[in-house]
Amino acid sequence: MQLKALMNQQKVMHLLPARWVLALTFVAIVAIGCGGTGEQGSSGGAATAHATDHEVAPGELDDYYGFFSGGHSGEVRVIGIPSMRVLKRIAVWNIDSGSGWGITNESRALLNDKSVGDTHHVHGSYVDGTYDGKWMFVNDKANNRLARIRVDIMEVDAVVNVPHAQGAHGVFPQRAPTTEWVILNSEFRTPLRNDGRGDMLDASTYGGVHTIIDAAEMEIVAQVTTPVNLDLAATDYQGKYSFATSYNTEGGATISEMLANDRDFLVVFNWERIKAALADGSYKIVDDIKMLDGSAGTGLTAYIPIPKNPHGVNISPDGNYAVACGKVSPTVSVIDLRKLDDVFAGNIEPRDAVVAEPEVGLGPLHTTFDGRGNAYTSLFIDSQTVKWNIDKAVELYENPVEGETAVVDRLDIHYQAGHIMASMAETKEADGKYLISLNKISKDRFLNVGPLKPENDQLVDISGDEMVLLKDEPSYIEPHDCIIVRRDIIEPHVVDRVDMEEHPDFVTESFVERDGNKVTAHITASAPVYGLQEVVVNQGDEVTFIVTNTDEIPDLAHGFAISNYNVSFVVGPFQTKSVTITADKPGMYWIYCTNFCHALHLEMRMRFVVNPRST
Ligand code: K7E
Ligand code: CUA
Ligand code: CA
Repeated sequence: MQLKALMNQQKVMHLLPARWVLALTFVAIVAIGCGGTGEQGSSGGAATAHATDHEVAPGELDDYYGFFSGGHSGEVRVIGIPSMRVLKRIAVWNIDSGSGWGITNESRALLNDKSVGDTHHVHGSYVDGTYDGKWMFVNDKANNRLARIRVDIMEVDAVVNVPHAQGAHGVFPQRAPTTEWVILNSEFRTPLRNDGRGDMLDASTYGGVHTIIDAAEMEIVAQVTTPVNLDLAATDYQGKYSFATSYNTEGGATISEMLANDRDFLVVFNWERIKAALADGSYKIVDDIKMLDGSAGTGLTAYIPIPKNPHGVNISPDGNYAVACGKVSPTVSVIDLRKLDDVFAGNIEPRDAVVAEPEVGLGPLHTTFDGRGNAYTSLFIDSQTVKWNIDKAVELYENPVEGETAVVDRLDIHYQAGHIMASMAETKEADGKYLISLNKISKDRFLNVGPLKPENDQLVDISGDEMVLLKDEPSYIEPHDCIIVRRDIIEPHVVDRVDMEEHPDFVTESFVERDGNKVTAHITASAPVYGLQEVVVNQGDEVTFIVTNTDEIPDLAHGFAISNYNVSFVVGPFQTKSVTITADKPGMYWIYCTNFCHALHLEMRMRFVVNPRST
């Protein structure tokens, strides 16, 4: 397997300039785990002095909420910044008996009975270019879904399944005037109607899909198809355009095919034209979805050539520039968004919108901003954060000066950075205080815990001219991305209790009802007792337990586990959750509270009696 990977890599090498051969070989060595990680000097000394300024003492609260995607763990993590304390793990695509996610009827209905997912990008809803503290949106690259998290209770409340898409990857909400749309890119080209018809191995028939989702309804508005793949996503600050990087302009199905061209694309989607096309009916309906053709020449899109297999695209907080990272080019491409109207009007060529292309280092993946005109790009291969000035880059692109560069500072990170994110950087209120480098490899930075080591999320102070490393924080596989949101934006929205009547079947009085072989037990939970002492059913009955936590105390949760029946969930204050099981094992089974709620918590239990089927 490893040999084969290396051989493929070798094949690719023939197609690349010598510098990239070196770089990619390095990636290959790291990827197959037979080499070092490009260890470089550390900034440890300077960091320690600084770190104390950023300590959050016991009892003190953080200044920012970090929302981190959890990768293939399927969850979203809420982390206080700068302390880096993990405050909450929000189950999204995973099963979590800490909350009962994936176990209760309510969550299983949202999850469509799927139990895995792959979160890469979490982004908040916006009003006028900054977060409104209402929702978070997160993708599932594995099962091609988008989830919405309610910020007030920090739980998922809606999921939309996205057809015609695989590798649902880049996601970004509309930033202005408010988040009406969320866009989701499919990274993998597929047959657009993927139902087995045609020659499925003929990659020339495949396409990518830019899915537009209504944020409030969590329904698909339309899908714009492209001949190329669509990877990372962004929206502008005006509600006019959305963006996708495309690394497979070649339409290839193998790595070497996907690396053939020197330039791929930043694809721009024109919302005004998309809305017009939807209004005048220039779409096909495929499986109940409105599908628009976004090929070049349709007017809905612009394809801006940029080098090479680009990855991240991020918009500067002033709304003027899109910055796309070259990945296998040492450059980032700066696109002036004020030129896009001219591109769509046909007044200038798409490539003319590129106003800078500074060389920043090897393996640029993602870029973030400090709101003071500087950009920070993660370099996967160089294991660095590089800080560069946007205006300077534009100036030097126009008038190159020998020996001058837009780069202002470099910081070694440990090691192999993927995403990078500064505080409030995806809003017009970017404040340039903290930056987190989400590094894929921690290697020697923590106690060794075996072959599968944690990743390393490093906190960096970017308030001064030079970047200062403050903290290493191990993280479980594998947050890709995060956003860092000011506390005052989130905190006022977070509630202590939920409205009991939000669940249609909330319970205030406990009782059991039977309808044929269907039994429903309505149960209150109030420390330290359930509202029923026993539920007696017959073998084969379908039994639904509906549990409402009726305790008046904030932060007092009750659990509900049924011995030997694979059920365990937690009901938060004033919440109602339910589960349906088949009583297939005769016997007496204790139902007990799993969450320490009272001095008599251990006594908080009831009996579930299943009479054997009469013969
Ligand atoms: Cu670069 Cu999925 Cu955002 Cu990972 S992606 S790093
Ligand atoms: Cu209720 Cu423990
Ligand atoms: Ca390519």
